[in-house]
Amino acid sequence: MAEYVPSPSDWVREQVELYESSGGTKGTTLRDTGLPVVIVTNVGNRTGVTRKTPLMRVKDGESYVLVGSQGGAPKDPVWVHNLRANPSVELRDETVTQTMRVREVKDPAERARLWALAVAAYPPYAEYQTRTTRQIPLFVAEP
Ligand code: F42
Repeated sequence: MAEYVPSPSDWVREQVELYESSGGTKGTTLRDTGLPVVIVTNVGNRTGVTRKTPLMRVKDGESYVLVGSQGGAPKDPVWVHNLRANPSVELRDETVTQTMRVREVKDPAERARLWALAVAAYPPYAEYQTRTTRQIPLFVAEP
């Protein structure tokens, strides 16, 4: 695998380090919320380096929904561009790591269903959507 380049954001980088160095037994939740987080490992579409992004765990059967919320920031997070360009990822959910393929959710009915799942798993997503005019992108990661 290509060189791993950690996130420039301290709290994100530290979460990835603790999660991975503990084999998925520590650092697996979002700060004070206690809600579960997964780690998505993928390739940077311009640099080709390995990127690791913690995201909230939103499950739909065997699949996972990845939510490009970035706190309702005006722009999509950079990892969204990476996944659009290269849909092959490794997804770590605590101690289990799987190779998965992601696809962006375009169908409005499917999106509505998955958005409801996302908000149920992590209620602040609803408020994040009200902070931005962009539609928050959703991806499904499938085995
Ligand atoms: N972010 C979310 O969007 N949704 C979540 O559910 C979420 C949950 C979460 C839980 C725990 C936690 O610790 C963090 C969480 N985050 C969540 C934050 C998330 O992990 C990301 O930090 C955040 O979404 C921002 O992602 P980003 O990809 O925009 O990160 C920036 C800061 C970043 O790391 N940029 C790097 C950099 O060096 O600037 C990487 C840049 C990159 O990938 N470059 C590409 C390349 O080729 O390497 C080129 C991409 C291009 O086309 O420009």
